[in-house]
Amino acid sequence: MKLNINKKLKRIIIVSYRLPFSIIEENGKKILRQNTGGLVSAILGLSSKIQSMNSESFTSKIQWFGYSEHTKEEFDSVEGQSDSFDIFPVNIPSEINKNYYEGFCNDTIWPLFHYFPTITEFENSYYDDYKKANQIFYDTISPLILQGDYVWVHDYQLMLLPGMIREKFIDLSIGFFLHISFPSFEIFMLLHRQWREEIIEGLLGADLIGFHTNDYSRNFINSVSRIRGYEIKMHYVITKRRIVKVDTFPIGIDYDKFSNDAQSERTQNEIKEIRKYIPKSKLIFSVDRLDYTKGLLNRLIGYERFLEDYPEWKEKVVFNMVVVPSRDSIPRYQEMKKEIEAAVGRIQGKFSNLSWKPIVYQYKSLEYFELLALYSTSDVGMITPLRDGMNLVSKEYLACQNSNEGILILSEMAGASAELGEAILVNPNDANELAEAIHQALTMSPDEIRERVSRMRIRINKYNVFAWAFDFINQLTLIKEEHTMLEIKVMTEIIERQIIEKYKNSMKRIIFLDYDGTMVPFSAIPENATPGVNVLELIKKLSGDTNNEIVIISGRKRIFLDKWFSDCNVNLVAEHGLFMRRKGQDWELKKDIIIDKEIKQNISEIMEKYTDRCHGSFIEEKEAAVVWHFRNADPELAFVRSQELKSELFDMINYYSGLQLLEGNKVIEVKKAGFNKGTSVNDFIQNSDYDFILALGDDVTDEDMFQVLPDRAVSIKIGKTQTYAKYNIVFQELVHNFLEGLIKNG
Ligand code: GDG
Repeated sequence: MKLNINKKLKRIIIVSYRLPFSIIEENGKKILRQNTGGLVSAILGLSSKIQSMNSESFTSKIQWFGYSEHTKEEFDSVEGQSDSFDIFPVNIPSEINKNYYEGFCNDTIWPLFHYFPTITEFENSYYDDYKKANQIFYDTISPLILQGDYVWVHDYQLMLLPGMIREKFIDLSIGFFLHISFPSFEIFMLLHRQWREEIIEGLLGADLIGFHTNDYSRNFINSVSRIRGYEIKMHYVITKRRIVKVDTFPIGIDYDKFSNDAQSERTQNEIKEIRKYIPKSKLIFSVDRLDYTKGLLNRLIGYERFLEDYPEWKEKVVFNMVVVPSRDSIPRYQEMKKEIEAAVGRIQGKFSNLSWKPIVYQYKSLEYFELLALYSTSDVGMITPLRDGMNLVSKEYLACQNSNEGILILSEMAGASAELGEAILVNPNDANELAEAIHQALTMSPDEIRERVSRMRIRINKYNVFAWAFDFINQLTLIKEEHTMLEIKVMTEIIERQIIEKYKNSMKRIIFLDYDGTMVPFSAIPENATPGVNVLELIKKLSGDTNNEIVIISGRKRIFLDKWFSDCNVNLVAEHGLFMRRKGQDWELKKDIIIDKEIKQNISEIMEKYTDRCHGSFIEEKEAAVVWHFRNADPELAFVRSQELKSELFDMINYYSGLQLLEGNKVIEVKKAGFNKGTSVNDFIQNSDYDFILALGDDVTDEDMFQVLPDRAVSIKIGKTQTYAKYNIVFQELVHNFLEGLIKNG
């Protein structure tokens, strides 16, 4: 799809299920009301930051697409328009929206990603409508996309959208942020095969994918590599055509707003009101939406255990548990609410007396200043979800501790725990640990609390919600530059056509073909990587053209190449240039290249130590080299072992001069120095008048050949790493198509 028009200023487009505004009726008049929530303040902050920077790159008004029943005209016609946002409602028919939002989002992804597989629904119709809804988002957005836009898609409701946009807008900058946790591979793979593959591909449509914590990023990368097999380089995923960055952006809060508003008169008045009822007791506070992820029942059981284990706190402590109504028309939520209320009743019954009740339970939503008052005046914030992407309440609680007097008990299952290590971290499933944590919190010295809290406050003040949004957008803008740095010159159709044209117009050609990783994929056992009928056919066709001179140039032993290519009318180079056999002639062998038997033995002995310590690795002895293969070993362990082996081999090479260490694709090889694939290539092309030279190779050892080729040669690296070659063919499977293309047009 063509991008609409060129614009100087770039726009930021936010796409999320919820819009930042709702249309409400007030005094018989429809007006726009701004919704609260972290994301709205983050994007508002981003917009004002852009304005204050007088940015020459971005427009300050942000386009926001989200689900609504209202039309664009309705949004535009009501009072209360915002200077910061242009609102674009996405209308989804209610029958689709039900399966999409309540079904796939709330009953499949939400429980599964929060590690509740047993209550996860796996309904095909839910997924079908999830796809349809993502498509409706796409259909609404795509006509309005302009060149240079930055599209930032949010959360689990829209995981297919980046892929849908990418299919049509190849160069657009697209970011995606997941607000909930991304589970481990074992959990993620419970999704039906088609769903999980499409979700991964959908997400990989983005240039930058953000998560709250490093653990979630790692889980995602692991799923990508296991499910799609893409190569991972640090935090980059190398897909067929693109590089996707995966990074960690722990969302923050509007720290100043919480901290300042907590000191406001309105909050102070609310505090006085609260303290009228609990004047002397220590106050523990929690607030969460009614949800099974929040660990509400576990928290109550932990508090009950505390009252049992530490009876000295009787009449001296009150736990104010606020549960915000949510989805309570659904049986599971009704059930949960009943269980919570039963537990509250049991605890009250067990411990209360006429003048004291250990729990104040409220099932309601709090006014903003009431919330701030409770944050500020409570001695302990007890936030113990069983799983939570980040958990903003914990950060808001800390922001309101202006005198650093209230301590936080925080679940280690909340994303926030990665940043808030000075909190009292607990396993929310362990009632004893919760009980102890409450006791520790209530008895902690004011100095220690101050020390711990002030450290955390500094951190969350610094990386606040504005820093978070700015950081994400900033990184998204830098991605294109990073791509250039990591640049690989992917062979495009246009380049391919140019090469074919050159090939067609030439009369005397030479083609160097590496074998493993170029003509055939790698195999766990090298001997199994045999050419197969297709490869042999292809080589025969190429060498059948009288204008072509074909050289199979490999690290393989002579015996292997002889076995497979002796009737192919090709030249052969074995063991990286140690042996050469021109068409119809015998092998040429340089006498001085053979490694002394004793030295070979020493090299093998060193390698054996590493073979024993790295299961799956093995040694191959060639005529003139010894090779340690680690393709079949655990990649992480093999990496460590290969580094150790290299350093030991370097010492030995220094001792016996004339040896060379060669690092190939999952191999470390010791051979005699002084020749390589480059020297063989020179033997072929020196003093010759080829008018078309082509070389294909995937390995580090092929770089020697790329380096010696004259400028007019076409050199192609198979794979995605940087290279001396002119172009990259990213996947080995594509090599055959490319060569077929030459044959067809030659
Ligand atoms: C997703 C992820 C991640 C709550 N009760 C009341 C009230 N709140 C406000 C809090 C806080 C927010 O709601 C809840 O914070 P969460 O962190 O749970 O945010 P969600 O958007 O629900 O959840 C979560 C988050 O996205 C951000 O990426 O942290 O893990 O699930 O801001 O203050 N506000 C008022 N009255 C209440 O009764 N006024």
